[in-house]
Formats: sequence, C-alpha cells, structure tokens
Amino acid sequence: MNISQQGSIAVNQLGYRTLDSKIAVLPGQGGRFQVVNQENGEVVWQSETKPAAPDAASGQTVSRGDFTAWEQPGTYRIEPEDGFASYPFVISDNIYADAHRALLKAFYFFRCGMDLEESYAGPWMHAACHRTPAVVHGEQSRQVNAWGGWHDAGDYGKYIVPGAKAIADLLLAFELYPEAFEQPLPLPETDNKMPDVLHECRYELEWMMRMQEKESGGVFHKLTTLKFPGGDVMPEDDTAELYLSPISGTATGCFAGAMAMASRIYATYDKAFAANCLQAAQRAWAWLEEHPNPPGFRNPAEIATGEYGDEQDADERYWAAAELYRTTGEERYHEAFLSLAGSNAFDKYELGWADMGGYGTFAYLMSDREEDAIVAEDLKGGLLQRADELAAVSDTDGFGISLKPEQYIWGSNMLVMNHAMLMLIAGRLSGYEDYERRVHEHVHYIFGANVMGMSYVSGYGSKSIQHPHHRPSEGDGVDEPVPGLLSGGPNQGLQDDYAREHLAGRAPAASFADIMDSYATNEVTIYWNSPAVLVLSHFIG
Ligand code: G3I
Ligand code: 9MR
Ligand code: ZN
Repeated sequence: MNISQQGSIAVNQLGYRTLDSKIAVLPGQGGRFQVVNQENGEVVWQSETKPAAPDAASGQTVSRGDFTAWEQPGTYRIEPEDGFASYPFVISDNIYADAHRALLKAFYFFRCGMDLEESYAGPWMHAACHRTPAVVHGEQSRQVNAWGGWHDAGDYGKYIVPGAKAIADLLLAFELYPEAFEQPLPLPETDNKMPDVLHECRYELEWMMRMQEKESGGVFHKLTTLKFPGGDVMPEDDTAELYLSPISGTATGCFAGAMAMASRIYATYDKAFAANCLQAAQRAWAWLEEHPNPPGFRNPAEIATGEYGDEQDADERYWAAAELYRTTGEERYHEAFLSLAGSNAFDKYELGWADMGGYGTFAYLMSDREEDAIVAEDLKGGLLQRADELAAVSDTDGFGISLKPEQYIWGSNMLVMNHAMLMLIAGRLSGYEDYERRVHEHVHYIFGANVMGMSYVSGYGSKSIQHPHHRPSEGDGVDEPVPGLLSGGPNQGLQDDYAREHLAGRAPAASFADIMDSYATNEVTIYWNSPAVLVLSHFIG
C-alpha cells in the first residue's frame, strides 16, 4: 500500500452503515477493486468499477466503485489493482452519532459572553467575551447590552440573518428527528428535561431578543466591532467598541420567523419562554407591517465587518408569516402568507442566508393548520421538482452530489448540506424513498468522498481540516482545531489573497486550501454547521 496515495481513492472516512449505499471514487480508468480487511489484509469482496467518465466539477476522470453489497461490520480499505489504497474506514451501524454530537456541540464553542469551562470545553476553554454594551450606530449616546448568542464564524460578529438560519435548521432538525437528540451533549444547562439542542438554541434566541428594539419591534441587523480583529485574537481579547448596525427588514423578518418557530417548539418544555418568543415574533411582525418597503441593508460607511446585505425581504416575510400561521392559526398570517406565496419576486425553495423562502414553504407544508389546497399543491409540486433536479445532477456527478460546477462558491458545503436537507424533506412529504441514496453521497462527500480526499469536519476522519479560518482555533495555543466545525469548502471565486495566489486555474471542487488565511474556502460558520446537524439527524436513532 502506498501511504502517500491514500487520499486519492475517496471514501467516507467515518465509514458506512451496514445497509447504506457505499461508493468509493477512484481516479482514472478504474477496473477491478477490492474491499480489504484492514486488520489482516484479507480481500473480503471485489468487483468492477462502473466505466470511467470525465467529471466537470473535479476536473478529473473518475470511476465509481459500488460496494453497497458488502455489509459485514469491520474496518476495511479499498484497493484497486495498482496497489494504492483508500484511508481505512469502518462498516458499522453506529457511524454518525459522535460526529452529529460534535457538529451540535460546535454551537457551544461559538458561544459569546460566558466562560467556556474546561469541564465542557476541554483544552478549547476560554474566558467570557464581548460583555460590554454596544453603541447604536449613529447615536453615540444610546447603548444596548446585547451580550450572549453565538459568534457567527471565524470572526466574532453576531448577525441576525445567519443566526436565524442556524436556528431554523436546528429547530427543524429537532422537530423532524427528536430521537436524534436524546443523548445529553452535555452542556452547562443539561437538565434531562429539555433536550440539549433546545438549551443551545435558547442561548442564541435570548441574544436575538436583546437585539430587538423594544419601542418599535424592529431588529438590529448585526452587532460587531468596526473592523475584524487580527487572525489570532482570542474572543476575550477582542475589546474594541461594539456597534449595533441599523434595524433592517431582512433581520426583522428572519427574527419573526425564528421566534414564531421557537414559540411552538418550546411550548412543551417552558410555557413562559414560549410566550416571550411569540410576543417577540408578533412585535417584529407589527414592525414589518408598519414598514412595507424598508431599504435593503448595507453596511454603514465605517463598519467593515460581514454585511449579509439583502435587497429583498419578501422571502423573510413569507417565512415569518408561515411560522406565525403554523404556531397561532390566526387567519391574518394565513392571508399574508398566501399573498406572498403569489409573488414571483423570490425563490420558495432556497435555504438562506440570503434567501429564506424554503423555510416558509416547509412550515406551510408541514403544518396541521387548514391550508389552501391549490397553493399547497403548487408548493409541494415545486419542492418535488427541485428535489428531482438535484437528484438528476447527483446522478451525473462523479462524487454523486448535486452541485453544478458553477455552484462551488463561498460556503459551497452549505449548499451541499442544504440540498441534502431539501431532498430529505421532499422525500418525507412525498413518500418517495429514492432521494435518500443521493443524500448519503452528500454526507460521504463532506466526510472525505471528494476530490480533495479530505473530511471537511474538524476532528472527524483520517484526514480532516486542521487549519480552519477560526480565530479561537488559531489563537488558543492548542494544536488541534476546535472539533466539529464544517469548513466552507471549495470556492472557485478566488476571494482571498491566498486563493488568488495559489488556487487560480484549479477545478471548481478542487478550489480549496486547508489554510487559515484562506477565509473564502476554509472559514467555519454556525449556518454551515446547522444544515449538517439536520442531515446527520436523519441517520441517527
Ligand atoms: O450568488 C452568487 C452567484 O449567483 C454567483 O454565481 C457566484 C459567483 O461567485 O457568487 C454568488 O455570490 C456569492 C455569495 O457569497 C453567495 O452566497 C458571492 O460571490 C460571495 O462574495 C458571497 O460570499 C459571502 C461572504 O460572506 C462575503 O460577503 C458568503 O456567502 C458569506 O457566507 C460570508 O459570510 C461571512 C461574513 O460576512 C462574516 N463572517 C464570516 C462569514 C463566512 O465567511
Ligand atoms: O476574518 C474575516 C472573515 O470572518 C470574513 O469572512 C472575511 C471576509 O469578510 O474577512 C476576514 O477578515 C479578513 C479581512 O477581510 C481582510 N484582512 C484579513 C482578515 C483575515 O484575518
Ligand atoms: Zn464574544
């Protein structure tokens, strides 16, 4: 076995469940390949790859070796005839539980405003950060203390729009797959009454409430310093003045959607908190009604942190109306939803951060409330059509995923997981079972079955990302990065200096570098982890 060539045969480095589809992707012409027992070198199974074909996204000719039929638990590697080998992997029915918990635990590591204690954070502990009040931009004398919540990403900004996407994914994951969240993580709040996923989301939801202007119900777009701190500054050492950027329609719309959803889900565990969430959602909705056409959000001139700019807030309003209707049953929200459903100004199947329409569609289709049969039929048809399109792309892709070459953009791994989520939900609503096979390949891709031969989740897989663009991982003096972080993944846009210098000319799916400086390919965020939590939830329990 040639160790240096190990990664070139791409497999899910976590492994495969016994009955799941199992594909190894081999570079070149393929041919015979073997499943070899890693313990004793015995060839346990062999077959032929499918005929090789050029793969546009990876820029390679690849052949796919299907060993789904080999179902015996054990540790194996794939060897073709030339003697190269894949990384070892496991076949077992407990493949995803640890990675799922780590992807969820990552939100605890993103927490702002409290000590991350060694008993929960291990070597990645650090002191509380960002506890000072923030200046309302443009109003030097007005301050708001919106402590808490999750840092967005490798930076320490806190932004409502991506926070709401992360909340939507995690709450949806819990709503769809409660049995995947039975084990405590544990967290400081673990009480064996309310599942930890809800404790974790509550930490963010309470921050979001602090971001709502009490008088108007409008929600500040973001809370950040004026510019990003240096790349190795720990959160507690980032002490520059904090600013609240102006209220926006997109932030207020997302906030209403997330709070209405939370109100429904927390009602079983904590009625008072659920009531607060609903009240916050309704006040945000009132702001939206009073401001039918607010300007899209743009960073104020002095503020250079993440923008999350969005000209269009109809999709956020659509989501908010759907959740408010689903939670309260009030006809006025249904009317608002139906009127927005008739608009062609936004996409109804996208899953954010810029386009949140998909969450509105999911909420409406999953609701037990009375529905407008024609609108519901139309939305369901559109959703299944989108899922079929994704499945069709997956069936022609060398690695079995649904990204077209031009979709390897900033945060492409979010698209991989969003697409998998959409297919899972389409499968659930239609009863069509064959999306699941494609969803598996999206999961295999994230954990190593990709042209980089790399697991994009820190701490999981034989060769996983080591240098994410994540300031705490860079600054904490611990060799290993914080575990359970999903990297943004390949981005052919060459949007940082490292990428411009080193990645130009690479194939789309190979436009990736496991380098701290490459924030446009290797940053990590709450809203890239969150759809991965949902997708893995499907395979647990
Ligand atoms: O949508 C277009 C697509 O139509 C086009 O084909 C493609 C070609 O490059 O670009 C697509 O737009 C990209 C967009 O992301 C897609 O969501 C833009 O080029 C790209 O610049 C933009 O990147 C965003 C990036 O901030 C820069 O604004 C990322 O989505 C977004 O995740 C990222 O967010 C940052 C925060 O600002 C700060 N915190 C970290 C976080 C993650 O890097
Ligand atoms: O660290 C920042 C990251 O979170 C953002 O996604 C990225 C794009 O806005 O910017 C990063 O900060 C870089 C800045 O934009 C330019 N100078 C280098 C910074 C990285 O240390
Ligand atoms: Zn902080």
